[in-house]
Amino acid sequence: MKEETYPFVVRPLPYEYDALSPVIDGETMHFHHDKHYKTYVDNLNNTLADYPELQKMSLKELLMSLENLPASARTSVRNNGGGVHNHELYFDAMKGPVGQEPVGALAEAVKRDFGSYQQFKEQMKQAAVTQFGSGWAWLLTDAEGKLSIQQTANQDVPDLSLYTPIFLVDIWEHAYYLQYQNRRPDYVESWFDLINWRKAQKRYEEAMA
Ligand code: MN3
Repeated sequence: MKEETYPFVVRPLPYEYDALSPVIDGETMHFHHDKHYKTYVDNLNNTLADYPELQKMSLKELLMSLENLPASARTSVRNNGGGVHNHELYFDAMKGPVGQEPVGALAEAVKRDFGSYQQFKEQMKQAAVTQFGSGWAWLLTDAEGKLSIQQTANQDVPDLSLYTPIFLVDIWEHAYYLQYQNRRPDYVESWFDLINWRKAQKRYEEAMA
């Protein structure tokens, strides 16, 4: 992800709004990208407008420095900065449902660290389905290339000093409610078909470089 700084801009989707259909329809993507994600960008910019010293920091730097931020900015940066960071990766890490499979070194690592693709999928699904309330489930790598799965609440991020996110699934209801209503497990099961494994592999290589 490029190291952008204030003012943060709404990044266009790297595909058409209905490109993820039928797994995620165009209406859901319009609301999710144009309303929810944009609101996080706007709120983050509004907060940072009052803090010139924070305007030079990248999003990752801000999220890794929450403890050191002015108390009056901390909660907004945590929630809105996290919202920007998480949605940009979520949107970027998907593509149309064409039944992709893990490739390259990442495919090897999935096998090594989870036993099989199927076991990876079960664990990732478990993390997504059991996260209470709103949040995210993540596939992460450490600097040595060891993979792990985590869940975070709200717009929180994993410890970015230790882990590089490979991809993540949004389990806020706004990500799926129009189509799936309360059936989060069905949404998560279908989301696996959207994983852009080529981009994931690229992120994995970069994290170890
Ligand atoms: Mn969302």
